Amino acid sequence: MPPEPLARAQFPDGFLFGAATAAYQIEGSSFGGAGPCHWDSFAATPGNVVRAENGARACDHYHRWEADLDLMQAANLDAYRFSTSWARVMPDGVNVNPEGIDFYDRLVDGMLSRGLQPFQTLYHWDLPSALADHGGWTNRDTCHRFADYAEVITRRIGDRVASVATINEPWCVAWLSHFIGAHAPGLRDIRATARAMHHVLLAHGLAVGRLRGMGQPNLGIVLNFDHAAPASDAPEDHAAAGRYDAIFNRWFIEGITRQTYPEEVLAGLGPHMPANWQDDMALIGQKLDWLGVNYYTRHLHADAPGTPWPSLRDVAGDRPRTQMGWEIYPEGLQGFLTRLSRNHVGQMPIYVTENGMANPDRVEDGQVTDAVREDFLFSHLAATRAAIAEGANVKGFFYWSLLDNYEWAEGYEKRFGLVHVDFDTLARVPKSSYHALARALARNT
Ligand code: IFM
Repeated sequence: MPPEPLARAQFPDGFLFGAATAAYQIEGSSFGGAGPCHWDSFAATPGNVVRAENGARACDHYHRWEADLDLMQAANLDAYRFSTSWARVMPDGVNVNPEGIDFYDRLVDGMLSRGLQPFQTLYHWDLPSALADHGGWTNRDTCHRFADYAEVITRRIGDRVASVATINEPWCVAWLSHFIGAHAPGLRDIRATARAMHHVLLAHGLAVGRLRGMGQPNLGIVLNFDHAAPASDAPEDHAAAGRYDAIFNRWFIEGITRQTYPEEVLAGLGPHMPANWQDDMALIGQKLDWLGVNYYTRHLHADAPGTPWPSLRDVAGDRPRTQMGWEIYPEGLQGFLTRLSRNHVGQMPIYVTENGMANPDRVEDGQVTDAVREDFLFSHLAATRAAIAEGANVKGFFYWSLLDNYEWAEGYEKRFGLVHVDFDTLARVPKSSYHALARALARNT
């Protein structure tokens, strides 16, 4: 028998289907009075980003946003996860750019008029350079500036957004950017990492406190999770996978839901943590309304004896890979949704806020056929259904991303979109995955 085609009706009533993007990746940061952010200087430094590409023009969503919203409406989507750019709203991190907030005001109205629920993210990595100059996420003061920004933008659009997430992927903000050095500001320093790992959550807590005080409903955070498996049966490799799991998958959620950090991570970061960090944990652990889960892949880990903490070595797995080189492993999504619901959030709503794959898609005869993405998407939606059947209260799923866009250190080479973007002409061509999803969402039986 052919597999049952995916249909909206297979998900609980009110389940939301959406697409996700982020400001710096699509808008064009050179338009509309946005200030410089740390990604501009990171990209301008040789060796950091493929072809030194940046987000100055990106997909020119700043001027083409109406057509982009039309694409989501035509795909029968219910919601749009977007981010507001700190550097656009407050170019120097402090003073407001009226043109910037006007843009988001129009954008939110545009979503509502098309029946798309606005899911806002406050920070998707565009830290104003003026704040980076003072140490960015290594400086506690940045957390207070973030709460000010959260208040300013919420005063303008908070009456119309369906939900607000504080931070997108704190692991990337802190670990990937300060320990591995692959994202802005490109540091490789354990002391800076410890501070960023804590301050990014403190910023979250301060913003939640500020927005709650204003009566803003439906506050959450978006964490990313990466399935950590041992490379072999050796106990040392099991312990290595455990260390990686604690850094990537436990630090942030345990900080928020248990007001503690995992011992396995404090074993390395402890000596470098900011003074009296324990005093911030109650603020960090304020109750949320929902949790966002971003999930892409798994990694296999081996012990690396003789190397400094965390003494890890990646080992290649045997699953098919995406254009990013990431293994396709939908079981991992089911695993995290059930684990988070059982161990951390109970029946608090969970949204899959990002899931998707990069593929070297090409336009041929005016069309893009990306059957591999259709399989990826439908297998991850099946994993989501399986988690719901196991009791996880998953309320929605956002595909990453609506458009091919600026994939950070990979520049424009890696294509994640449901819609192909020609980065010379900026023409948009919906891919076969876009059409397959639109058909599935129209199918109600
Ligand atoms: O493009 C990114 C996004 O900005 C954050 N989550 C992962 C995506 C794919 O790498």
